[in-house]
Amino acid sequence: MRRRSLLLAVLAMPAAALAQGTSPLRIEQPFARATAPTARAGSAYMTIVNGAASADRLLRAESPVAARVELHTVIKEGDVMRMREVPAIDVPANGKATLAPGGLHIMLMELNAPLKAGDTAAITLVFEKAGRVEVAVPILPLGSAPAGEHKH
Ligand SMILES: [Cu+2]
Repeated sequence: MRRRSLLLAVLAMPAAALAQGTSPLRIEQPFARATAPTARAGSAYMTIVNGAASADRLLRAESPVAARVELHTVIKEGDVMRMREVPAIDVPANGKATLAPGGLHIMLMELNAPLKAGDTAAITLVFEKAGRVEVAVPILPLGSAPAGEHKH
């Protein structure tokens, strides 16, 4: 009874593993930029697409490449653009959250080593409902734009 034992194996899987396979969240075009050798911080960008009928929130992120990871946005104060930490990033139902240069981003603070072009940074996103989502973030050369990114 091959079919039956397969079904039992699925039922025995921990809830978290099941949730991962059926997560309504899709991470599109993740990327980070390479950092200068002296840089202490880097940033990562991506689009979080939510296919569910209920909203979710990105609560925090973790990565082995940095001692501390924060969620940031960019605000304009007078003529100066400043980064500001945000407590969470909303992902609307049947919608998306866009993390892009000049706006929301994942800030990798106190880098363990400079981010090198061609490498991949592992980042774990922690959502209120979807839980932990692992993302392999490609590191692009400094100043480059990934396919599909607008240039101004
Ligand atoms: Cu920042």
